[in-house]
Amino acid sequence: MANENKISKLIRLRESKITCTGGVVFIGDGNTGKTHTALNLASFKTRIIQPVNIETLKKSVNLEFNYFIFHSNIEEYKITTSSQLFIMPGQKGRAEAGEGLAFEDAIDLYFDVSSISEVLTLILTFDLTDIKTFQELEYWLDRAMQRDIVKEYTSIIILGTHLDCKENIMVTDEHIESAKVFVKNFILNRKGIDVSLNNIYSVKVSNVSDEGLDDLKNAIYKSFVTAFSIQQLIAENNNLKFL
Ligand SMILES: Nc1nc2c(ncn2[C@@H]2O[C@H](COP(=O)(O)OP(=O)(O)OP(=O)(O)O)[C@@H](O)[C@H]2O)c(=O)[nH]1
Ligand SMILES: [Mg+2]
Repeated sequence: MANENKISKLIRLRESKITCTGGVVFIGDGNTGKTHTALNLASFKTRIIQPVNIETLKKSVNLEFNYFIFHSNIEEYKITTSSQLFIMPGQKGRAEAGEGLAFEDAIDLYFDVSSISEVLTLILTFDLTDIKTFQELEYWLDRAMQRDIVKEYTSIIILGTHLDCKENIMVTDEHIESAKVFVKNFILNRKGIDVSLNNIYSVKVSNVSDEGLDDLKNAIYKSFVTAFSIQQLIAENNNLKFL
């Protein structure tokens, strides 16, 4: 893979231990649950000492950072993926002076930081109960393409939040399936990058009940395994042992 060198510094293989890291970026309309999903992934609720009223969190006016670590095994190899989460503000354009940062401000300021410039997973976030936030994913993907966030090794997750609001869900599975094809073609036409449909995931979560969060963790993990060609790395390493 041509870009392998670019991210090869983000992975270490020592004996049977593989450790890797990379950027996971959340984009999407304001109020779709980007901050809450990232906090849930990072197990915010269990790490915090004082109970925090999660409802008091306001819309983001900055780039937010978080991380989560996932352990797994492939054959005898212990794999540790450390996902660096970057949550973009959902406010479009630029903020008024003194109002903090909107999307364009944050991207200008932060996107030269290398861990964020190597995005292994781009999470297009929408609210399942608000079809407009789903339709707006085209806008967010467009912005991501303009800023070169999607590379050959980037997987995409189409993430629907508010899964707990079952009776108000407006975005259907058919919508989501066609969005996958739309995303694939959009990236192909714009950048000539042919993302396999296997690397375009759809996940639904509730940040209230935590339903679906494990699916999201798994999709992020799989995107890391693909980006670093970990299966191939293991096969090559196994072969070396016999030389
Ligand atoms: N019922 C329900 N509410 C949710 C869920 N996820 C987020 N919320 C609520 O939706 C609102 C917005 O969530 P945030 O995480 O702040 O949204 P954001 O995408 O970070 O918004 P910006 O920072 O403005 O871009 C909050 O009031 C959350 O409590 C969910 O899965 N279910
Ligand atoms: Mg936020």
